[in-house]
Amino acid sequence: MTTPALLPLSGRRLPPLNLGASAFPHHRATLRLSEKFILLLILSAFITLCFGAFFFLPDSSKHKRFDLGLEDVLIPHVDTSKGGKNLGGFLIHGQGHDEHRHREEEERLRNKIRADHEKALEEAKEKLKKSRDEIQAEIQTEKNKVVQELKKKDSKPLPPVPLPNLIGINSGEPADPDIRERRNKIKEMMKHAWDNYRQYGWGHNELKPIARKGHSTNIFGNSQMGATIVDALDTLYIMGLHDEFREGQEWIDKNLDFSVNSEVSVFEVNIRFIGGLLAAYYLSGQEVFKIKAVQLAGKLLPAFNTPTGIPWAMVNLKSGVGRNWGWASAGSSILAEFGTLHMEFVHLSYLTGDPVYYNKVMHIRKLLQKMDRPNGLYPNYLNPRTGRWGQHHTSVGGLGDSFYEYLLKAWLMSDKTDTEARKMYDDAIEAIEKHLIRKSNGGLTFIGEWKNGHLERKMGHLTCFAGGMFALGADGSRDDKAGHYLQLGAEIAHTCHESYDRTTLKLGPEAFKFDGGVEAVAVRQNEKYYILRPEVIETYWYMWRFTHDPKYRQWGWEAAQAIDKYCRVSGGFSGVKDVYSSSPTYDDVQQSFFLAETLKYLYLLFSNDDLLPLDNWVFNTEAHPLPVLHLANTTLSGNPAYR
Ligand code: DMJ
Repeated sequence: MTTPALLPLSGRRLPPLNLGASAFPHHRATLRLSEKFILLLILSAFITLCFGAFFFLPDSSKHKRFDLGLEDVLIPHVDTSKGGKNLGGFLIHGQGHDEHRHREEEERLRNKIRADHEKALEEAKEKLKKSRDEIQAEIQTEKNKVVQELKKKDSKPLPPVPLPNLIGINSGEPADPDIRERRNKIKEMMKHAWDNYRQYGWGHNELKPIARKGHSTNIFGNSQMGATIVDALDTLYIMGLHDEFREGQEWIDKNLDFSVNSEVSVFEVNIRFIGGLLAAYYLSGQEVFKIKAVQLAGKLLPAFNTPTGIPWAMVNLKSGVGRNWGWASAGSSILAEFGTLHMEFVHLSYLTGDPVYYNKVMHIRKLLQKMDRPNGLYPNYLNPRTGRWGQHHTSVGGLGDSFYEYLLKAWLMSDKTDTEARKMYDDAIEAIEKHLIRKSNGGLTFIGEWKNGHLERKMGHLTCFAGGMFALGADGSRDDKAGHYLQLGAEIAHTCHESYDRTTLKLGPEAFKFDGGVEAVAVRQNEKYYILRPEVIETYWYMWRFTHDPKYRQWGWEAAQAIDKYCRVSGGFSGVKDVYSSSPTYDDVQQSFFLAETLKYLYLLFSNDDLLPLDNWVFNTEAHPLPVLHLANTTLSGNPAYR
């Protein structure tokens, strides 16, 4: 059955709509948006019509699954043998009274469908009477409503949290004019790095300062998540670059979206993005950073869905599917990756009141505690399916480094109440000292790597962070060996300084040897590069804070000058491929950690100690400061105000 009044609504019968040139001669442009809207209306009316027509047709036997809630009385496909009665294709169960009730129900439905048609028709006619501007305004209002709804859904209000004491988040201005000048120079370098990224790489993860365009690596998948913006925020803040900070905040507010089909590194996203956002939140108090950090953390959680709860190295932010790096031993996860989530995840539980994050990282810790450790050392590889170690390689550099750092910092961040973490740190450091730390023939203390049953006498630039870690952990060390660990920190700082000083550019190589007559020098060509890494300067800064020995400021200044001389180009800062060559070539990457870490540690080195004092702040492994959670403020299972 058809309704004549509805016929003109079929798209075929109506002349094509062009409300542009013909309906509004003074507006020549075609109204593509309005047309689409009207066509949609027409289409919906047409669908409603078809929907209704179905019920007016005598035989609907094909539409068994059309659920109108009448399935218990209307059963298509007649089976009269069971005493039922075939009525227009429906089997009506029961007699007389039931039949009557059923007819009434049908009638009621038909009336409703008819009324809905008429209403839709009226609305469509009304729309057609409206001017182009009115229609556009309505479309815009509808769009805004949808956007607002989505925003509301995404930014669930988070519970109120008693903020820890935020001491020393600005100033630190040194009285000494020479030191002030050096500090200003570092700030100028930051400006140069930021401005060029702003101009040529904005929104991309990193910058190619020579090609002057965006850059990214596989740790961020194929996403454009503005890694440099997020990583740089807190450095901008403490340097007083507030306009730049606001630009970054605005970009994050409007553009940072984690619903992307992209496979990212859980570790890198945690230390750079979650760490960066949390630090920016604590420093500035701007809620947007906290909300984004929590949204992102939710996207990382599926990575923990493994048989053991040890997370995958990578996760697809959209699908939640995780996997490990193809190069890792026997499908293993990496110690420095799954072991470097604790600080950020404890803060997430604190800020949200949701213990899920805390539980995930504590589960990792418990599992590690139960495992046998060869020589008391933690191997770098752990299989998340079997819960067994992969190859027995141990390193305080790449693949192992920040796991040890986070044990110590978990204890510091908990206001020294997390004694379990401190014990694990002390045990690990004792084993490291016994099996990995040696003195070279020339008297340089170095940290080697345990590989295939023997000690490789090679140290990475990454390992140089350990000098600062030993100094930071000196206070509170087992058997009160504070002096010993401070001394160990100083020796590592000295060795790493030598690795810089023995090059042509006065910049450190990626890895250096203590073997075959070689001391603190890179041997292989592919270990001679410097990619703007922070670890050596990081150790200078910690050593400066704990000793105030002016040599650390001097060494830091040497490194800053070398970076400015050899890595600075007009489009930003670039890594160099060979620190032993007097005419180095560039790698054309301005790493996001250069702004997050290298320049921040340099700035702090030339600031007073009251800027981010270490009694109140703990720096994550990407140099993002997070406040100590003093006992009075919190419990480890989250913000008590919320529970
Ligand atoms: C940074 O992303 C972090 O410091 C990480 O822990 C290891 N190394 C890079 C910079 O070298």
